[in-house]
Amino acid sequence: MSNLDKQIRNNWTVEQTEALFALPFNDLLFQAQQVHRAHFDPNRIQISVLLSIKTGACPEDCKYCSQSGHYNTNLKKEKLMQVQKVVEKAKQAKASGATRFCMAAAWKHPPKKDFPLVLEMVRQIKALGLETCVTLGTLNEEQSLALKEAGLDFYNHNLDTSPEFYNSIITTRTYAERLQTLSHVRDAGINVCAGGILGLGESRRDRVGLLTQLANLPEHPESVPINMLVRIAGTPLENAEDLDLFEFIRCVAVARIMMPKSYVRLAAGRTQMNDQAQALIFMAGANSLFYGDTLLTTSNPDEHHDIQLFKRLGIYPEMMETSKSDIQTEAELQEKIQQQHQHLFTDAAATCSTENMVAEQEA
Ligand code: SAM
Ligand code: DTB
Ligand code: SF4
Repeated sequence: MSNLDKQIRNNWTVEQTEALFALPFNDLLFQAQQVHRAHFDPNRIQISVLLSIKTGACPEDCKYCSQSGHYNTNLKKEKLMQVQKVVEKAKQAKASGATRFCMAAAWKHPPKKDFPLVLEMVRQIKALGLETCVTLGTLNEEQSLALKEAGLDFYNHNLDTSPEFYNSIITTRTYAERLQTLSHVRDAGINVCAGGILGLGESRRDRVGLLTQLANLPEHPESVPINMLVRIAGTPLENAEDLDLFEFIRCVAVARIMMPKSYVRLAAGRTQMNDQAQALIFMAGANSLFYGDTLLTTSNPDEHHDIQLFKRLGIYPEMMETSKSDIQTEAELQEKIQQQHQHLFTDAAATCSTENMVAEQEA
């Protein structure tokens, strides 16, 4: 076992996680950067695009959510989108430079009549050469295997917060059910995307509890989204107090240290953060984000603004992994970068990373 692999642990104690949170800010960020650099290119970011394929009227009562049928949030409810419309959106996402397309549905679990349509979406989007991710609520073993068979790469299902605080936020789905879904997903051979949400009024101890749970799963989730609450009028959390951004950054840094090989995603809440805060979050080890001006029902930073931010920071988007058999020549790669230029991504990619990407493809 290499030294780096020894850092992968699934036996964190609450006290150890608390000790990381308690480090002086600079020491914590330095440690997180070291871990990050040992496993990732520190200037490369994975880009996902989100789409709500079935919006609103959700039977769950998550107190933060615009889509819960329990609260009056003035959201337009929609049935499952047509397969072709979803595929069109995925094509646009690919053209904009995304490597992963994430489809979310406001369900307790996938309904029988709609599930085959979601499988078809996964098949067609996978065939476009994009990574696929869905989040459909609770899954059983059979559904997980069917999604794997259709070509699903990632399933997103968050633990959201600590087991102790969870019941103050959600009463219609248990923590144990969430863990069970994650276990079905893992057993089916699908990559796990599981994280949480901060700013719900939870304590430091709850943030510690969330990260300890995630890091002590039998295998670390490949992807760990950290969401900052987007306050939604009409939900019980519409007036939740602001969380200190330094605490959010700490949480990202601790996630990076505890789950060294996972992609840590700066997920919802970026419109409430300035560029400098986001830069610190990347410094703390976040290496994935949602791109595009809409998340599911709320807004995300304008695409052009993100491109400019990447450019200012020398960050470039991750390209799809290419197998040895289809390594692109430098000319082909240049052409691809040139195409991306027309779709905004490029500025950042061409200025900062052409050499890096070529080197990677040739390696
Ligand atoms: N309905 C599915 C589920 O809950 O598993 C998938 C979609 S749900 C929107 C996915 C995650 O988004 C939630 O677990 C939560 O962490 C995050 N989220 C939802 N609403 C949010 C909000 N208003 N602000 C920040 N994050 C939010
Ligand atoms: C995740 O952890 N965050 C995304 C994704 N998984 C599905 C959702 C964020 C939703 C933000 C609120 C909204 O736009 O409705
Ligand atoms: Fe439904 Fe997901 Fe929103 Fe909870 S977070 S109310 S499960 S859409």
